Amino acid sequence: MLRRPGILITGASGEIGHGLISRLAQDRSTPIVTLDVRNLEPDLGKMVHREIIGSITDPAALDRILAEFDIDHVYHLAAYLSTRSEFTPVTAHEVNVEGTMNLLEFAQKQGESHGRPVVFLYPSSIAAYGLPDLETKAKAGKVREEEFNTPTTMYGCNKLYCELLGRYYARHYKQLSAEPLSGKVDFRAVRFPGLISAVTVPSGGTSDYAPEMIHAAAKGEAYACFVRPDTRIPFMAMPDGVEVLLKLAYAPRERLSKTAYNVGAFNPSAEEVRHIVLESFPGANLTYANDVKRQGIVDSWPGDVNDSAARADWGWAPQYDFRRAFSEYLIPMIRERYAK
Ligand code: AKB
Repeated sequence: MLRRPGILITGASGEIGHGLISRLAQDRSTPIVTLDVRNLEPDLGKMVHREIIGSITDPAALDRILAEFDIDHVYHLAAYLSTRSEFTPVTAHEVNVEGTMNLLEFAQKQGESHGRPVVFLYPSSIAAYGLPDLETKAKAGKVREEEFNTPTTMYGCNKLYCELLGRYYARHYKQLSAEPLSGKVDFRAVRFPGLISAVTVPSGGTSDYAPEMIHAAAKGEAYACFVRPDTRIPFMAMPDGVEVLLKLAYAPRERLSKTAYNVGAFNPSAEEVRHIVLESFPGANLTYANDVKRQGIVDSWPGDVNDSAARADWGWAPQYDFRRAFSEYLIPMIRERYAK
């Protein structure tokens, strides 16, 4: 029996999955296979060729996909985010590291069986950085990929390690075997900033305060932001996040000088986010109630990133700056969403 061609998306029901499936489905020629522990929303489910309910921690689920599909692109989106991972570090390691390892093995086997490298897109995170204190963070400015690779969270450690695992599969896999086996996995990672979607509300992350503020204001609910007003980290509007994955997926291999790329868009302080939300929802009840521990996590992330390698190697340029993200994407779509 011939296997059917397809692309695989793990964690497809999550925030990035929503946007990615809608974009990929515009090109009906590529069948989409999804793997997630949760069902896709019915509208999304209609856009995919096969929806598999299962976990990335179950190699048998991946073997079934291997037997049936000829996969040449993997978008491995499934992960436990930073806040959630701190409460259950062992499970986070199981999902974020062992799950990724299963997917890398899956991609290796696919590449060996169909003979082409499998392009493996891996969303890493600004959580892969760990700046020691606020003074260093202020002085560091736009952090480069090689700097401050000392994450303080389980999630950040998992992401950084999986970047290295991906590099290992791509370049050095079973380097002592008689036959060359590496090069079957074409691993490409991006260190995403906090992503803000108009369609979904995040859960389990520590950059969640910005999207939570916007969604609460639109729903007319009070919201107490858990970080200080002066807290600054990079953010990105979800359509740009999806664009990042697609641009990197289709960039010529020989142009790629890094395993993991920074990608920037805008980096407002929490107070600047509150302010721009209040411009659209003037009566919104947005206050602050500092959570010192979650604050500590956000303070260890860079205030900005140097994404010059992504710009030079594969033409990265965000479509949405801070103002445009709100005026043309977030506010109109979120208003419409909650008006229904
Ligand atoms: C989180 O807050 O854990 C994520 C991230 C920055 O990767 N949104």
